[in-house]
Formats: sequence, C-alpha cells, structure tokens
Amino acid sequence: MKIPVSPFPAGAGLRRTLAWVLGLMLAFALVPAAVQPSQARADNPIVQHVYTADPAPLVHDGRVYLYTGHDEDGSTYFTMKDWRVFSSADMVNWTDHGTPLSLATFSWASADAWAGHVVQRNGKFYWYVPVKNRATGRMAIGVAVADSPTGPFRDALGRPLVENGEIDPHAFVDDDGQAYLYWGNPNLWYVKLNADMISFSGSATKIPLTTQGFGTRTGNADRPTLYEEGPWVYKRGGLYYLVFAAECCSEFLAYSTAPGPTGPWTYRGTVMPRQGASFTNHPGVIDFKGNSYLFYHNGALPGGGGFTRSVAVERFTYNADGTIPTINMTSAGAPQVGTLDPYVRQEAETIAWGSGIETEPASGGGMNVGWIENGDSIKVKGVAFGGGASSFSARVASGAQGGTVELRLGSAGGTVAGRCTVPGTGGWQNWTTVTCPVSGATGTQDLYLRFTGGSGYLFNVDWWQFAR
Ligand code: FUB
Repeated sequence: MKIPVSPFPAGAGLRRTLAWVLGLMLAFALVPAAVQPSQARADNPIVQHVYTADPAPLVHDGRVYLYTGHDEDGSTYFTMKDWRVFSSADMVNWTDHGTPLSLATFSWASADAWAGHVVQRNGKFYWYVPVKNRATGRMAIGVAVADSPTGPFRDALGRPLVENGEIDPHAFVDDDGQAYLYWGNPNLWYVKLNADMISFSGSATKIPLTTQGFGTRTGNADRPTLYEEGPWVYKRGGLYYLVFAAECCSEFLAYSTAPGPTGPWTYRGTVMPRQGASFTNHPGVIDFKGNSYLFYHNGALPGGGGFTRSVAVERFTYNADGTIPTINMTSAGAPQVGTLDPYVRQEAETIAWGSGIETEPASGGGMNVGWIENGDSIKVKGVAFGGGASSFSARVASGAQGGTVELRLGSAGGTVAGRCTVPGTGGWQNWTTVTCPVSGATGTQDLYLRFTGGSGYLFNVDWWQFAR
C-alpha cells in the first residue's frame, strides 16, 4: 500500500541518507578530476533499500536465493520481525522477493526473527529459524516449509522443532542422505534430522568446544574457544567445513574442518577479520557457476551499525590445499557472472544499486518499486544491449501526476538513451504500460533508470523491457 508523502514510511530514514550520499557523490562529480576520489565500483552491500542481516544463500535452478533477516530502521537492538528473500542469476543484480516469512507465520513465536537457514529437499524448501517461544520465553528453533524458494512458507509443525534457548540453526544434508541440524550460542549442538526434515532422531548432541577444534579465546573462562554463533557446515572434496562467527564482540569469521559431519573438528583460522562497523558477523558459503562466494554482513550502509546491518558478498578461491584464504570486505563486491538480458521482461525490483527507492508487494503478484521521488535511481549492471535497442516499455502506476523515467547509460548522470513519460493513472496500483523510443543503447553497459518529476512521490514501476 502507498503511504502519503508524510509521515515518511519505514525506510525513509535510510532513503533520505542514501539521497544525501548520492548528492555528495554528484558534488564530487563536479570537482576537478585531480581531486576526485578513485572511482570505486560500489555494488556491496547487496541491498540498499532495507537493512538486511544474517545471510543464508541457496543455489537452486541457476539462481542464488539469498535469505536474510531484517533489521528495522533506527534499531537499537535485534528487534527483528521478519525475513526477506532476494535472488540473482549474476551475483550483482538482485531481485527482491519480499517477505515470505515473519514472526506471524509461527503462532507460538513472540519475538526475535533471528538468523535462519534454508535447504531444499523432497522438492520442498525448509526454512529453519530461531524465534522466541511465547510460552517459555526461551529461544527455540522453528521450521517453515514451501513448495517454491520464494514461498509462501507455512509453519511445518505448529510448535518448535527443538528448543534449548540457543539460536542460529543451519541444516546440512550429507551425500549419504543423512541430514543434520546444527545450532547454538554459547554451545554448539546438532541433531540428526529425519528424511522428512521436520523431525529428528535421538537427542541433541553437544559438539565439544575444544581449543583444538575451535581456537583459543583469552580472557573469558566461561568461553575458552573462539566459537560464538552462526554455524555454516558444508562438504568440499571429502572435507567437512564449519564456518562460524567467532569471539563476540566484535566478531570475526573463522572456520574448522573435520573428516565427518560431527567432527572431530580442527581449528583452521580466520576467514574474514573484524571489519565493517557491525559487532556481529554471520557467514554463508556457496559455490555458484564455478566460483566460490562468502556472504556476510556489516554496517556499511548510511545509518548502518550493529543493529542496522547489511548483507554483502565476496568471491574467493580456495587455496590449493583446500584452506580458505583470508577474505576482506569490499565495497565492490563480487564480479558479475554473465550479463542481463534487456529484451526479456525484467522486474523493476531487480537492482544492482538503488538510490532513494523502496519496494512493496504489487497487486498482480511479486513486488514493485515505489516511493520514487525526483532524482531517485536504479542501477542495473551489465545490460547486454548488443546491436542496439529501439524502444523501452515499462509497467507503471501513479496515484499522483506521474513523471519521467530517464534511461541513462554508464552512470546516473550518463548519456540519456531515452525518456519515457509516466502519466497519472488514478492509483498507485492502477497499472498501465508506457513505451518510448531509445537510441544509443548498444553493447553491454550499466543502465540507470533515473526518475524525475515534481515534488512528492511520483509513480511506481512493476517491470520493464527493451525491444531491439
Ligand atoms: O541477527 C540476530 C543475531 O545476530 C543472529 O542470530 C546472530 O547470528 C547475530 O548475527
């Protein structure tokens, strides 16, 4: 639903600060080249229109699905109420799939939508999450299930799967079909999940937190090892890896390896040093299209910090002996894998970098971009125009006077390849398609949809597509 210009909707603080940063960048663009900072390719953090935390990436059907927590704007604690899903085929343009899971999904949960993890099995997607059990007041692990990676997810049990006051579940299905659920802070636990993924055999087992297995923490007699929280388990080349958040506060990312899924674990060292203006960090490791990636979170967005975090990603290469190199946070992020095809319909909420915009559920399903004001923009990276585009169409709606979509190449102030006028349509979800001629859009370039118009919110965009 569209909210009037004032009061600002949730996210407005973040949007305004981003607009300020954009203004600062434009100001830099006006000063002589000699004093300009070197042009950084900033595509990290992955999502700019909402704070995200606790990444859990899943590779499925040629895309990476990224499940995250959601830090509220201006938050001063982990007051988290829902989880978000994004997906990408190229690691830089991420599609917002909205909020298919929230505390309300679990009738027995009262608070704390913290770090979860999704696995696929039996043609279904299982999302394990820690939440506070209203009845006991303790943290418990719930499991939601869906037929699609973007939901809708429903509570699979109507009660906790397991509860011992600890957090951060992670599921791992071994090659022999045996699945495990790991979780814990301050301890590290596992249970053997049954094939249905929503029940388990035996009881929870505590993994011994030895300094040999998890490194040495000094100055805390109660917690002699580095293990803190956020276990992420996977198998590579016959070796089992357990990447985790180490030694709060502030946390760094570290890892251990073992010959089997339950150990014995050997501490291997740092994955990502302490960096990035958030006192927590949280790992997610995948391979996708021949490359390896580390997802993590930091406080790098404007207004960011320990309770206003953002998920980011780096590409990395394992050392020849299978060890993980030290990976640093960057604002560039992972390189694009392939290009984006502008001649098929693209969701407006597929974004490499958004300035000023937000997203919301669209009346016809999926999401649309909204809360657009004069000067806001969306960067879509690596758009393969090839021999040239002749026209641009977009599905738009406006409960105000509309405005203009400028198609700019290379930067938000780059060459204008076309201008599409958006009329008022009598409602923010009253959709119409506008089309305009395009010239000069050839080869592979970053596309900026820059929005202009009067004051207040201008219009919404559901999708767009070029014609050759
Ligand atoms: O996001 C809330 C908590 O912060 C998570 O459960 C932990 O992993 C830490 O990132």
